[in-house]
Amino acid sequence: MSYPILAGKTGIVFGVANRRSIAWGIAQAWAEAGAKLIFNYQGERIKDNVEELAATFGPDTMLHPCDVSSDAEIDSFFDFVQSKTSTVDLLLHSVAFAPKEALEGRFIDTSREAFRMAHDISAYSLVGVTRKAVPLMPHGGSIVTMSYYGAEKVVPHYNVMGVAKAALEASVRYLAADLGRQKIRVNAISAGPVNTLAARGISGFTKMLNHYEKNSPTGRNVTLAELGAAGVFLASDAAASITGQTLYVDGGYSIMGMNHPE
Ligand code: NAD
Ligand code: 0WE
Repeated sequence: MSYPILAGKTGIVFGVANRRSIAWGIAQAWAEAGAKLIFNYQGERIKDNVEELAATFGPDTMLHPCDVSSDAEIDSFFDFVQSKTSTVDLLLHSVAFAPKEALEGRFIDTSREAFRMAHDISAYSLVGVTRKAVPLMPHGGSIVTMSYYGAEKVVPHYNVMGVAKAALEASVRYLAADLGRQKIRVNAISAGPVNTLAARGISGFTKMLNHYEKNSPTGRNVTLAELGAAGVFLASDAAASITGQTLYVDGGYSIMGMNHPE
């Protein structure tokens, strides 16, 4: 058998809630490629879920709570990481949140507080966790975050999340510029819609999946395994000269200039 592409690497995974999470798809692919992983979980409510999933990689798979809206929890998470390993090679950031009401009406009605929360949790948190990860990456590393097409084009009801994803993608570029000489790369994967917990809170999501199926060059929706494979690529030395980018893993949906009529 050939040497697994991420053998000997240690990765941090932010954003597993359950087995449908994009973070879980990428974590499985990273583990399959030989990486050892450390997971966060957002709060006690989902601890058991994440514990059970993490345990599929062995009973001693590490996890620790971290709500990314708290600097104190980010600090305590990285204290935990440092107590378990001297270096880290990979970091996945797969976290987003906006108050539900902000994803329903018109963008113009976004409250100051909803705007603040969406940007804090969905964009600033990448900067916060990256700053803490860098000292643990003395030999370089790869940081991957998750974005969506609503960052660059108006997608009905995506609203303030689209603005926060634009900030996230710009943060990827600025972080990549800061960290390139330290051999740390930072990229985003812009995924087509996936039926996750975060997506199921959205009214009309099934319609959106059908729309993508009909209008994507591939004629189908993206799978967790395909997002995992893209995550492995960006994490690996095959992507050594790729940094600051947004890689579309959306069946080609975003290249189309016109939708299927009706
Ligand atoms: P998910 O609900 O499985 O994952 C979202 C995660 O964010 C959860 O694990 C949740 O615990 C975490 N989170 C939210 N607020 C947090 C906080 N304050 N502190 C720590 N963690 C917090 O849903 P998902 O669809 O897998 O979302 C993961 C990422 O993928 C998000 O960035 C999302 O924007 C992005 N994305 C999703 C889709 C889609 O269609 N599902 C498409 C493109 C991009
Ligand atoms: O990034 C996302 C969704 C992120 C998300 C989801 C929720 C639902 C529950 C952020 N915050 C919340 N808050 C909640 O209370 N996606 C890319 C999936 C998504 O969400 C949409 C989409 C797509 C695609 C919302 C409207 C339109 C399209």
